[in-house]
Amino acid sequence: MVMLKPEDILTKEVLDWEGIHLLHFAGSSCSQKTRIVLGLKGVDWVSHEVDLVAQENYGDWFMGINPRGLVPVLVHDGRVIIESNDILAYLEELFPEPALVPPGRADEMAALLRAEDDLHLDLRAICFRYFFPGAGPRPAEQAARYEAAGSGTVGGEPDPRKAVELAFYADVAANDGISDARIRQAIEDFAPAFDDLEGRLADGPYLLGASLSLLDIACYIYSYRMVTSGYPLRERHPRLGAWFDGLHAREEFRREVAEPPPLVAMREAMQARQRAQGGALAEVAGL
Ligand SMILES: N[C@@H](CCC(=O)N[C@@H](CS)C(=O)NCC(=O)O)C(=O)O
Repeated sequence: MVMLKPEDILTKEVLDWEGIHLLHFAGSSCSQKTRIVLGLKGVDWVSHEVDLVAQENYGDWFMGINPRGLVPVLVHDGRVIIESNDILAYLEELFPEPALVPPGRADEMAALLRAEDDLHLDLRAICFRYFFPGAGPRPAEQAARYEAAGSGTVGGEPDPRKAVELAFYADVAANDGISDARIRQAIEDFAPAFDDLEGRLADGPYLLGASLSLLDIACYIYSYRMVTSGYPLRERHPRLGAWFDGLHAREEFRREVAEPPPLVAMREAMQARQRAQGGALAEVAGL
């Protein structure tokens, strides 16, 4: 569980916050899964929007809360928890109803969510090319600002995660965007995960059997991003496609991924241009 120590936190005001606070962004996949869980559990929480498009996450205030510069962040009575899957586990313990981890399966859930997190940069690469219109290389001074801001420690130790984030954006800059090879790599990385999920649905309506769990919520968000980016989920994994459509029909899920119509229109125009040039996701990945 990544709970920050007071010395990791430079924005000291959060140590005095009472109740449940979520620092998040509407269009962030990790924020969306956290909000779905808060909603399903009926938790009262205070919202702090961190605008990723305006790069508020790289400002001193937010970097002083999460030295990784990433959303979401949960603050509960002055305790600061980062990493969305750790936030989900924390919420599960604090608000056990409705249960979203089947009895006796907490370790298995933790391992499955770690595997989900391992795919996050693959998902981000796909989204930068096919989901977010206009995502691309960032100015060099932004990386420098990110490198310099915040305490640089997590749990009191120098944090290696910042280098991973810097490497992701250095790669985007070096390729002037997301290369075909990076897309193929991402789809290759996703393949065994999708096969595993498809297999799980042979045993019940949800990924861990009879009832909805944190794994369904996390994988719903990934699936939404993949389907919207042009991945043929329903054709390649029919059970997963039907499972996704079932969750997407539920208001508690759908409202968290809803996007402003102008953004949807921009993405559709971008994808139409990509298709016309033979650069759609399915074509690039050879699906
Ligand atoms: N492993 C982290 C990943 C968090 C993450 O990458 N968050 C994205 C939004 S989904 C973000 O804050 N990106 C900001 C950026 O790349 O500048 C978690 O699960 O919380």
